[in-house]
Amino acid sequence: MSRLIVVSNRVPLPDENGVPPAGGMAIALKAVLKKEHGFWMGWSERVVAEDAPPELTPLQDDGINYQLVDLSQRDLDEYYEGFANRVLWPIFHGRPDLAEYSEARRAGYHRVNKRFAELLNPLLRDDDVIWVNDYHLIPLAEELRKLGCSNRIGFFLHIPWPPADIFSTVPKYDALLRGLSFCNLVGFHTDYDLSNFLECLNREEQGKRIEEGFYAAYQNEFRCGVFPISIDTANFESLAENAARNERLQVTYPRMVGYDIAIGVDRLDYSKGIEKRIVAFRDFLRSHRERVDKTLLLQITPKSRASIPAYRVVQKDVAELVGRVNGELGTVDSVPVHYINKSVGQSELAGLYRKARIGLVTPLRDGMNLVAKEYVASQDPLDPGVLILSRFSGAARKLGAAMLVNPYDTEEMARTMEKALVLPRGERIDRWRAIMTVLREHDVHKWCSDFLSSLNRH
Ligand code: ADQ
Repeated sequence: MSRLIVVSNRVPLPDENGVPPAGGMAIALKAVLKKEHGFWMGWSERVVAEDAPPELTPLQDDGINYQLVDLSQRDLDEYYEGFANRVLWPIFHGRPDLAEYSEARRAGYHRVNKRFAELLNPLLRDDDVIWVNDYHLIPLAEELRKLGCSNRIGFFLHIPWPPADIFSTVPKYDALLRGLSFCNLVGFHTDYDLSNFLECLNREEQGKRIEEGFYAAYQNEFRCGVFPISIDTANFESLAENAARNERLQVTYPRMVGYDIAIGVDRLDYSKGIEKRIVAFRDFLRSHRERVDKTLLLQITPKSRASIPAYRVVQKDVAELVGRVNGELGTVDSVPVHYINKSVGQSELAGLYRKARIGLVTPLRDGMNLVAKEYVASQDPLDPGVLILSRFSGAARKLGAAMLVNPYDTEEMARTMEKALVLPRGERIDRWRAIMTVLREHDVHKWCSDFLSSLNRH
């Protein structure tokens, strides 16, 4: 029987408190792995000496087999934090001005990919199917092929693929395009990402469409496709329905009773548009003074990648902005922006989404954005809140029934907040139903099975 081998930088093992990660992708892939008896390979989160011999540590958890790779501090600095998060992440999100390229980082990125390949290859059986996830591991397929691996390899990119002019600001970008051409299937969230990728191939005069969905480049032939990721919709609906029993929510929510809540939930990342969102909320309150003391923005934002300078800047800027807005518009007994740098459990999160009249999902650029989908799936069907969604998120492509905004236009966002709060219940229900039809048809399990059946197709 063929096995599924999933490879990603991080693996979905429980945290130090034994809490398993909540992400839908982990849930869906774990379900498939349990059925197909494969394993999940990724970083062990252990940092070892540079001269430690490379090896894999097997581990079993919750019926899933893992194969874990240790990395040295230098590996992390160059591969993970360096090339992946300081070069690829900003450029793929349209911010080449924030990229901090160095040749050492690029070399470290390729070195770690080569090591992943060398450790994985001896474990492979002939009919194993390999699913590589995300921008950390773009060269992995090519490294595996160099070692003689002829297994099916699929690659899925969780972040946007940028337009060709922006992509070509990555020094030696050609190696990334060539690397992907060694896959059997390359998947993206949206047709826009796919067309950007194909344009990049064409610019190199490498790309040629052979037939629908099939391309040739760098002497390789491979399939490309669009697979919009989603959430475990049914699970989120039931979490939200039952959230009233959540103990944390029973403590936190009573303090917000009587307020119209707008909720934002994002990692603290410059791509998420948090500052512009807070400015828009401030402007909305400034022009609707009657709403001060009655409306609050609950912004739940765990810190992320804090050792990277661009992230420290956004942390500082957001914290200062929140202080200024609360200073200006707060009163002795009310604070307009509740800003929290912590993670929240999934059941409490679903309950908070359900209590919020507005879901504010306004990234400047986002591959998909699962928060948008979680917010809608958590609503009370008889009295749902309204999703305000950035046009520049992958999610906007299928969720046209949300109130779509330009996240750079803070005045438009402020006006949309007021519109959302006065939207008649009938229209809120219509919009909610339209989005739920999409989310029920396209949940994360469908994402997973669509990708795998395309990968297994000849
Ligand atoms: P992210 O950039 O992390 O993912 P997103 O899709 O919104 O963005 O997923 C974040 C997840 O973390 C959501 O499930 C959310 O509930 C959870 N989360 C965020 N803040 C939290 C908090 N404070 N407490 C608890 N949970 C929190 C990348 C890409 C996205 C793409 C996904 C999946 O950047 O565009 O949608 O991968 O492909």
